[in-house]
Amino acid sequence: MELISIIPDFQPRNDPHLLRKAEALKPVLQYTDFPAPVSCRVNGEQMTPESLKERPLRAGDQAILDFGRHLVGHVALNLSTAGSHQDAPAFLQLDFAEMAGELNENPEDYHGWLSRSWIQQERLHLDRLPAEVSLPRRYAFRYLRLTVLDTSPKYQVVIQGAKCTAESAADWSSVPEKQIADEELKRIYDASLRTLYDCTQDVLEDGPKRDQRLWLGDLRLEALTSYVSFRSLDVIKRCLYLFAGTRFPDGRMAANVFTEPEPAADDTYLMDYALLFPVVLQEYLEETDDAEALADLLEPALEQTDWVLDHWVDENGVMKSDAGKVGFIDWSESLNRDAALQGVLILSLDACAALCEKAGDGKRKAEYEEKAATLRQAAGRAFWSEKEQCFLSGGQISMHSQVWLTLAGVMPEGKAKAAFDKALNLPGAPKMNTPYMHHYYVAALLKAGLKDEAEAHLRAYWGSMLNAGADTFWECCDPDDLSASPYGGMIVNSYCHAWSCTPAYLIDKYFI
Ligand code: RAM
Repeated sequence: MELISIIPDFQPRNDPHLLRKAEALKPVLQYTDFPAPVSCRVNGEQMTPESLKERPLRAGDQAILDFGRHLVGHVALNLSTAGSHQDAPAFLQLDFAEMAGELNENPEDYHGWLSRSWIQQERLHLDRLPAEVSLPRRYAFRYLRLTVLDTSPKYQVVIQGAKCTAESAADWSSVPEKQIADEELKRIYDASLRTLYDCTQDVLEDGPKRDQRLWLGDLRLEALTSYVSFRSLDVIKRCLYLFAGTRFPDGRMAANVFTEPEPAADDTYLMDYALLFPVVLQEYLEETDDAEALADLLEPALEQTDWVLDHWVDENGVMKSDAGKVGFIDWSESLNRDAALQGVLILSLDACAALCEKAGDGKRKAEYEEKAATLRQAAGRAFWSEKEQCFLSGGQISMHSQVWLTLAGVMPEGKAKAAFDKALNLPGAPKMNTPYMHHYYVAALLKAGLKDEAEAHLRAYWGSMLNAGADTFWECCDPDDLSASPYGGMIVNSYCHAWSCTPAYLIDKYFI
């Protein structure tokens, strides 16, 4: 499933008033220095950071520096020479990796549909050493491989040290003390907060390696987790104002927003992401009671849900059958998305009703409630199969349909467990491919009262990433195939990805 939308001459419709407020909420980043490496290898041989200084590197030599944890920030290398005078530039290649395994991939072999420019690599010519060399970009990484492409017969390169100045808008001192006696849950909790910390930048990014961008679906899960941890309320509010402040000309919200050089809606629309805006706003207001945000963002929020009702729901209250082409739900080629999208729409209607109530608009509150009730009944009629005892979408059984219609309150009483088991074990059924979908699966298990199953799944799924050496949680994870990628190569996968940070939220809310 490729997600590439290019609308010729697309001009976002900007609201300067909302964008000014978004700008005023821009966070001040906190910088922390991490001297490195914590450990290193030269040509495969393990060394201490001290002995690295005694190990001159010749053409062809490779040093892998391990910074000990995932970091997002700027890197400086302290380099000198050994041997005779430096009579030619030092020619170096630097490869950054979030997971050690990425370094085994050859970038030349990547022919997927995302730009290979995301692969974090630099080539440098250094005319004069010793020098402190500041690298040009912000990197997301734990490992840095330095390959000496050439020196000259007269001299070698020596790594005296390296440093990363890490950056984030999140503040560890805001995180409440949590006693988590269970060691496995504690490790999962810690890794999910590290994930959120590294994604909390100028906006809540999806992934600091890639796309470094504000996506609506990711924002919802980051915000939920932030409420129980860093409480980056201004950044969350800024993100809400950005989505409302730059939109499609017809008022729809883009699935993601660029922030540089100026805020600009991307010309990509994803129905389920837009439908989540009222949900994110409603959850933000639950936390803050922010009257300004309610006044500014109520109408943009309601418009998202109204637009879908007007364009994608048939006269029987059912999602039209080709809705999937503008929906995301999960990275999956074979998934029929209609039933899941109906679930998201129902939750969006519930959020609209709650927002209208907050705004004191009883008339519209009642209208949204009535719509939601109609769509729930319609969903039961259109998607529930008595024969199969689960939901079908376009004739297909998937976990995605069971999950979203459970979250929407459509699953018949007492039927969830059997329906989930059926979808999970059916050969050929679409798999859940992302932590985004797995989060909603855990949420649906909880909603259906299956708390033990929810906890077991959280431990197994997120635990599988830790067992594979993760410091932070990933964009996609198939425990049966850790090299799986929706993009045609794991080298562009993001291994610190916003939408997988929710275990801290789930653990905080349900398991401790
Ligand atoms: C990817 C991003 C993001 C996600 C979208 C749909 O490019 O990683 O997290 O929201 O796709």
